[in-house]
Amino acid sequence: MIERTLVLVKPSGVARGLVGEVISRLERKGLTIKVARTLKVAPETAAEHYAEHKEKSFYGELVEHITSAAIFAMVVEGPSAVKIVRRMMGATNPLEADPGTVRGDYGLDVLRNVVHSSDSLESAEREIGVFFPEGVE
Ligand code: IDP
Ligand code: MG
Repeated sequence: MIERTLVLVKPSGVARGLVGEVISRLERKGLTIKVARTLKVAPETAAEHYAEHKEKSFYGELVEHITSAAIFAMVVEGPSAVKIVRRMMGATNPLEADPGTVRGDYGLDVLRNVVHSSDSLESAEREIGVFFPEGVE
């Protein structure tokens, strides 16, 4: 099934110049970037995006990081895009992420793990709405 998923290059990734690398990997895989933009995340947007983590011990630093500087947000489309992109991004903790994944190749720290990607079709739909409320063609 053709799916859409949300990918964010987090401030840690943007600051290190990894936007092109992430786009390049997605393109080479055969996925399509439907829409993309750089933005500074407002605290309200971060709270909406990370609502499921509100009670977690790391919630404060998570919101602090995602709002600290520019991010690069994109909607990525392709067959089974949600699962495929999650695998390409790698395990949440770079300590466990396999080499060949974005987090495995470029991350060191779980909070600054370079990228976000939606974990299910439902999350993808919700998160795309948070970052692209105007809709995606
Ligand atoms: P995911 O990004 O792989 O879906 P989630 O469990 O949804 O992982 O967590 C969201 C984000 O919160 C992670 O990408 C990571 O940056 C951060 N995070 C997760 N667990 C921890 C932790 O134990 N300490 C600090 N940050 C964490
Ligand atoms: Mg998640």
